[in-house]
Amino acid sequence: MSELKVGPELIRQRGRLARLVSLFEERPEHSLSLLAQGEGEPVPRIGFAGPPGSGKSTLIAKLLPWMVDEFGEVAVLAVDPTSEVTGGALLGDRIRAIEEELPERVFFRSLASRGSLGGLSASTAAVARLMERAGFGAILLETVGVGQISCQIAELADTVVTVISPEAGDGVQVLKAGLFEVSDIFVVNKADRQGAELMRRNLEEAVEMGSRPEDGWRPRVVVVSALEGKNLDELSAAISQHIAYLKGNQHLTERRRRELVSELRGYFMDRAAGLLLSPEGEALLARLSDRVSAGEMGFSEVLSELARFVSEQMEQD
Ligand SMILES: Nc1nc2c(ncn2[C@@H]2O[C@H](COP(=O)(O)OP(=O)(O)OP(=O)(O)O)[C@@H](O)[C@H]2O)c(=O)[nH]1
Ligand SMILES: [Mg+2]
Repeated sequence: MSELKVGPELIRQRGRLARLVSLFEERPEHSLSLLAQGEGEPVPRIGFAGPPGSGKSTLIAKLLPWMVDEFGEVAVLAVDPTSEVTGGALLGDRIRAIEEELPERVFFRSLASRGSLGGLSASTAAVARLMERAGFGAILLETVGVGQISCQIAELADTVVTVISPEAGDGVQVLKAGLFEVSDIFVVNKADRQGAELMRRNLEEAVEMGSRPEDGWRPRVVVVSALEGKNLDELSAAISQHIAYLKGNQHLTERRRRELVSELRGYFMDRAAGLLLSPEGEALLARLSDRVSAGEMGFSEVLSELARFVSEQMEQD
C-alpha cells in the first residue's frame, strides 16, 4: 500500500479530493496510510439522524452558514444505506443549493453502500479521516432512515443530533431504533406544526429519567422550525457546547484512538484470515494438521508456524 500525502492544500483541489473519496470508499484501508503523517487535531464530526422526512437535510442546509463561520470549511457526507436515488438525492438537492451559495466552503458527497452495512460504516470513517486531513473544520453526517446505520451514527459521529418532527410515530421510531440512548441533542423540528411542545416535554421527561454518569453530558432538547429558520441559535449553541464538552474532557482524542484501535484490529484480522484462506494458507494448514495427527507437533508449535507464515506474507506486501 503506497503512502498518500494529504495536506490542507487538498481542500482547494476539488477534483483530486473527489477522486480520493472514491478510492477510500472502495478501499477504506487506504485511509490508514494517512496516519503516517501523524495525528492532527481531531475535527468534530456532527451526525444528524432521525426518521425519514423529519427535516434533517433542511436543517443542515439552514445551519451551514453558521457552521462555516464557526468551523471553517465544512464537509457534508450523506450516508445512505439504501440507494443512491431515494432519500440521499433529496439531501443532495438541498445541500447542493448551499454548496453553490458557498462554493469554496462546503463540500458535499453522498456515500451509498455498495455492499454491507459494515462496509458503509468503514468507508464513512475513512472518508471522514480524509476530510479531517484535507483541512475541513467540521464534518457533518446525515444518515437516511432509522435502520441500523442510524445507530452506528454514534460510532461515526462525535455529536449525535436526532431530528424528530411532531408527527405521530416519529418518537416511537427513534426509540425502536435505539437512537434515544445515543443522542446528545434532540431537535423537535417543525415547531410551526401542532404537537411540538408536547413532544419536547415528553423528551425532556425521558432524558430526566435516563441514567448517565455524574459528569456526563445531559442531552438537550431544542424545538426549532428549520423551514422558518426559528430558534436555530439555540441549536447551534447546544452543538457548540457539546463540542466544547468533548474537547474539554479529551473525549475527542480518546474517540479517535478507540476508532483507530478497532480499525487496526479489523484490518489485521481480515488480512490474516485472507492469508489463511489462500491456497498457500490452506496447504500449510493441511501439512500442519497431518503432523499434529501423526503426533509430531503440538498445538503451540502449530500456532507459531501460522504466525510466522502470516507475518512473512504480510511483509511481502
Ligand atoms: N412545516 C415544516 N416542514 C418542514 C420543516 N423542516 C422541513 N420540512 C419539510 O419536511 C420535508 C422533509 O424534509 P427533509 O429535510 O428532506 O427531511 P429529511 O429528514 O432530510 O428526510 P430524509 O433524508 O428523506 O430522511 C420537506 O418537505 C421539508 O420542506 C419545518 O420546520 N416545518
Ligand atoms: Mg435528507
